[in-house]
Amino acid sequence: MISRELTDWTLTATDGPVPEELAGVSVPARVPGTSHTALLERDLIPDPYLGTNETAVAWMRRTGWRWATVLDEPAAAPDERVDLLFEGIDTVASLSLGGTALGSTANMHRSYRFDVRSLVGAPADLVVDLRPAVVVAEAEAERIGTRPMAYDQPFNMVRKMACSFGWDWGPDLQTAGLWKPVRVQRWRVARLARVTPLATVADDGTGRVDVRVEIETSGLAEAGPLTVDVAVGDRGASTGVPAGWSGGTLEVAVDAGEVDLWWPAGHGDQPLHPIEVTLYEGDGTDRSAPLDTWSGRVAFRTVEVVTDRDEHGTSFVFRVNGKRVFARGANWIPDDHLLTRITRERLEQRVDQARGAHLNLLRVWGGGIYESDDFYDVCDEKGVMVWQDVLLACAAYPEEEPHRTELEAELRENAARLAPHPSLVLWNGNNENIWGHEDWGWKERLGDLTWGEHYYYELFPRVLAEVDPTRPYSDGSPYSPGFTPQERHPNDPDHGTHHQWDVWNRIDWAHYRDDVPRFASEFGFQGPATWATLRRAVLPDSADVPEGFKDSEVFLLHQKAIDGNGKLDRGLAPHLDVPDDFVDWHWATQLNQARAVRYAVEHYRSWWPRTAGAIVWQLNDCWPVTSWAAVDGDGRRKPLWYALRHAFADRLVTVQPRDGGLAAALVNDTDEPWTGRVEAARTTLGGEVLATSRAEVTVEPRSVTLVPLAGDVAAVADSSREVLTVSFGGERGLHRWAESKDLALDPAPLRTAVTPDGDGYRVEVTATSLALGVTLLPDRLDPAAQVDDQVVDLPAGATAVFHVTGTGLDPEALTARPVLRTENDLVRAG
Ligand code: BMA
Repeated sequence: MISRELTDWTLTATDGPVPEELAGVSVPARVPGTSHTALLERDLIPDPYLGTNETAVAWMRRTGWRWATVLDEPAAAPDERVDLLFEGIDTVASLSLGGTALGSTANMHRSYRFDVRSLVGAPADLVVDLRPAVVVAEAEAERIGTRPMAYDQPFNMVRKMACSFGWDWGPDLQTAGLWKPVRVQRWRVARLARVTPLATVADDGTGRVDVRVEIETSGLAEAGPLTVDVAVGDRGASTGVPAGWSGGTLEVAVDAGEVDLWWPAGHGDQPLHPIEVTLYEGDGTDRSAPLDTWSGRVAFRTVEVVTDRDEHGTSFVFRVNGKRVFARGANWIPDDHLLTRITRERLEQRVDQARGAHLNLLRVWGGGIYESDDFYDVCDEKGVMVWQDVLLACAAYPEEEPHRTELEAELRENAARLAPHPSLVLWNGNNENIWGHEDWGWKERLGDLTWGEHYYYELFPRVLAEVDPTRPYSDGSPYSPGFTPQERHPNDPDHGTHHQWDVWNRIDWAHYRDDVPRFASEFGFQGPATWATLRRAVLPDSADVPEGFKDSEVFLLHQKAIDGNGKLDRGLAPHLDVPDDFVDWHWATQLNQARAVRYAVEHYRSWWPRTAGAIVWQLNDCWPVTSWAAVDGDGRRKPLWYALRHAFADRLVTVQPRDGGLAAALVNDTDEPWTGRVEAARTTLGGEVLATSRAEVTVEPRSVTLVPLAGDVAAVADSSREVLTVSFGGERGLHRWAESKDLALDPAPLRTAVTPDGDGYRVEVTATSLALGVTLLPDRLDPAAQVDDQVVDLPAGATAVFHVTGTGLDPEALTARPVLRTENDLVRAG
């Protein structure tokens, strides 16, 4: 096969709103690309991520676009096929070549192939006309009946990334374009239409790769025999293909002794084996000129989700290679709303950040995309498990045609594409649609209209059982396994997966402890982006932040949640007074985000194995915005990221309420026992010891030991002036009996020393009195500066050493407001 990428195109607005200077203008445009990236690259639109530019480019949503190039291909030989392969079209398109219609498309989540052999031989215009997806979706809603959804525009009526139309963390841009490569492919006789390797490990430890191969024959030559070779590492299989064969399975077996298992990070290594599939003409005597090849990687591991009934309800536990694994996870959204800008390098950086926060799972959420092969490759290499939603989120979806056929086609294609990846551990039917149908007033509004249940309970499990039977499937997130939504509420914390959104929307984060969910697949709290990101995207150029900035048009355009700032303030108020000053408010709300989520994670982990996973909403952002993300839209880590790193550490000491009293929960998520002495001390904030207790403890591998803290050590005398510190094996947990705003915290509890050190500075910080949330924000001095830790709580007398990378930073500025911050400096002097 000869394959050539078509990268040079032109873009022209064809109808709908167009500013005068663009009307009739054809702009050179790179593919992969979209309307937005093409115009942005030529400075023809302002950067929609900056200031209020999102509004300035809103016209683009209802514009029709033409992508065009000249296809200059030699004529096809009599037995030669010439195909055009569009790997991804965003979204509603009609295509033509030299004036002849090729077909139309309406699904960005699948690829399209057109046989153009009869149309090549002379230069011809290849034209892709894109209609605005929202206009098509509105017409479709009109045609088949509008369905409930979480946002204003009918994203449920067209197979375009749901968050294209805006989300509570995302802009509403609605790109249109060729978002994946376009290729001309010339081939003879036959090609590999689809290769799906399914690696399994049997109970006796032997491994097997079933390589499913689908072949398309050209239909132009006399059908003769073919040969398919498969090589997995240095093992192989070969099969002769009789004429007329369109597909089958080749098996490669691996002896038990040679199966090296793939493990999630923290549980073992990630051995990956190259796999190559080659198609030859004839009976295999001549292997010099393959017709087609396919290559990838596979690995050996098993994965199940254990959904057993027990005394607490119904479990939801990942079991990898027979071993139960606590999922330390984060939800993943597309890393850039302008998808074609997401590079492998950027994905690698983001997955490294996930690993850096001690995560072992990412959930690819249903309002985004099936991610690129790069994403799953990186996760394979780094041992990050991937939970993949089918792309349906927060809406009732029509089951009428063509929707049903489109969904089935996209799932078949993507399930086969992702099947080689050991990181993929779960297919999940949708995000919140079963819950929404049950709870959000959809039933009444739907009447007799379809809403998607056929997909979740019938179509998806059937297609997946056929295409990839090696992965577990869950109906939706949240759901209660084994029950109908009528029997058990889909979001019942005692059964299966649970989304905790009452915190954030309605109630204080202290209420995270009200439930012990079996698996927390969404929970989270908002906080603003880092200062340097705000500075680049939303803050005015002046050094000072203008009065009322928080309520300004630009700041609110980058805060998409309903009453987002109100929820931030109400979420802060029980813990700290809400600052008027924007600089303090920014720090306080970032800190509160970190506190809230850390509180939840420590609670969930303390309940292992009853709670078997915590997937925080959300790891990343797709542009600069106030959101639930731990890493902001410019890739900078927010205080939440550091809080996750503390809360998800392999070994954790946390003080939790149990049986009416307090207990130290010692969480050991490693394969080694954790032995030592638990030392608890009740002290004044200044460090005077009031009571102590000790106990010798061994925490078994992958388990939690609860050490009751009783008697004097837990008997607080003055809740505003005392703190409980628990140390074990080098880790520390703090408990206070009062909210920060009611603690008599010293407003200036730190002694600091800065010394130059390697590529930056060593900042040593010693607490003279209890210092909470000690954080350096070096991006205040230099947008490139970074620090290795944040949100550190220090009892009186304790020292922390921070490493700041960066050059030319003023040492004095490094240890002063607004760079060095604490929770103390948000509390009025006690
Ligand atoms: C859940 C998610 C997203 C949303 C998040 C925050 O519903 O599934 O739809 O962004 O909450 O509101």
